[in-house]
Amino acid sequence: VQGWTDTKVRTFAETFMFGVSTSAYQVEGAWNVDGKTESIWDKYLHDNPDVVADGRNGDVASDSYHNYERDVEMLREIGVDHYRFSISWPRVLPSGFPNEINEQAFQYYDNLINELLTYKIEPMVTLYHFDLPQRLQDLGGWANPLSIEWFEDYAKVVFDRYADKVKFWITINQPNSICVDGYGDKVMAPAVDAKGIGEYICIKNVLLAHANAYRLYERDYKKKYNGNVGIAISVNWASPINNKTVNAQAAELYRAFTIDMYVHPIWSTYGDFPQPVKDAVAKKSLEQGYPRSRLPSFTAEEKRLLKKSADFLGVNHYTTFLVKPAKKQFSVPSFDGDINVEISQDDIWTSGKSVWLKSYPFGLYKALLHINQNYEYPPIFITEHGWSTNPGLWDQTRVNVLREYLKVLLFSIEDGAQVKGYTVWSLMDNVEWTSGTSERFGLYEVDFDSETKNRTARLSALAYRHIIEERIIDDWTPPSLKIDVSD
Ligand code: PNW
Repeated sequence: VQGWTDTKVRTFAETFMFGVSTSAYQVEGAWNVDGKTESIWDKYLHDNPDVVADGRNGDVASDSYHNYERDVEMLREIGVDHYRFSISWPRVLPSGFPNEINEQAFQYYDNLINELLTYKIEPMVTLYHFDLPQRLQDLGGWANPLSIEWFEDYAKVVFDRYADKVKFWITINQPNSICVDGYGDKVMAPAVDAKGIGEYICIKNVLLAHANAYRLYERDYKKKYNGNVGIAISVNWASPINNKTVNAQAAELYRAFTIDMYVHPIWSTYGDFPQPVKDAVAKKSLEQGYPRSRLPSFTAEEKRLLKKSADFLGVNHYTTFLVKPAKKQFSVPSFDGDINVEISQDDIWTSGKSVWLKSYPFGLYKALLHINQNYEYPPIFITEHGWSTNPGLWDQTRVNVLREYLKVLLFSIEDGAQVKGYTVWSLMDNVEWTSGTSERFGLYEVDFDSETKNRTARLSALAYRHIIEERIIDDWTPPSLKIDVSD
């Protein structure tokens, strides 16, 4: 990182937690096995096979449903402190409701969690990572305010079962993907595409669902089990394309819509959605002939419920965008029109396989600084950071990118960021939503053509193992690509 050229050796504390992550739809497969019903992603990709880049959906994926022992073996090979995975709601509650609890499905999570605990790997459980039961979508999904209760009821079943074993909980992963991409657009399931309307209704309900689940844990489990409950938010960085004031203002508004929209209601002293977002949507809505803002408001009671409803902020950080005001006018209401900016990335930044993914490590520092300055140094867990490539074991670029970002993370911590842990996305190759398996995020390569979805360590798995062991970032290269749990 520019300017940081001293030779001081910085180390990660022994208590700092290093881990890796996955999500249910992306790795489990077994989409209709043992009583599991359809999720919105099953339905979306079954009904629209053409939207998947390489045609590979999550029906089988990495088949982790049948491979949990191998998965934990890989975690032991890397030597992680924690494993972040998600529970599939339609697998454990096939009707969407707790009237019927799928014991066979829970057996899988019992096995996985017990295996993790046997090897002293801390389970970090995400309750919701994009895979709503389709039956609940048929009732409106996250656009129905009753979804707040549905989620609480589901959370209670899972807390009851695992509160004694799981100390790190994430209620919901990336509300922006769920809502902006799934309700205000059609790039993610359930592809409601109700632009300028659906995303805001969804965001309100998803945030309240999170808060309700947090309060449930706080009230009925916290004293006895002393676990931590957070939410994972997409916190990419956004810089003005250059120093002109208009660009700086555009970048600020873009951050308000993409980051603060979710962080502010929970971590600010005032609560509620950020004022610039409320103002922008209200103004546009009136101009467009709506009698009220398309952004629904929170009642005083809802604001109170949301404030401080997290023990830590889960940060999913991948990349940085460059922002300037939009040239084009948006004729129909939309989230993009409300922000009214144009985003790009710098061509000189190293590119990942995903079109949106470029490496700009300093962006992580800026993102964490933004959180600290605005929200008074909350406890943070990096719940996702990763890099996509083509298939292949020799992933030197992923190694370089992880190292660069981890160096910047050390600077951020030195400057006061309260970061307790870091999690690589992902343990293994998996179904990258509509990109299928055309973008590989894994420290382990998965051979999707093999019957048993064989997993093989990449260079990055060994490099990460070395980082976890030594707690420093250096230029170590392994003598070979072999890895063994016994040494
Ligand atoms: C996340 N961006 O999505 C999700 O949580 C994972 O399920 C997913 O597999 C992973 O990151 C890789 O995509 C993101 O545009 C989607 O910056 C888009 C962005 C970041 C994360």
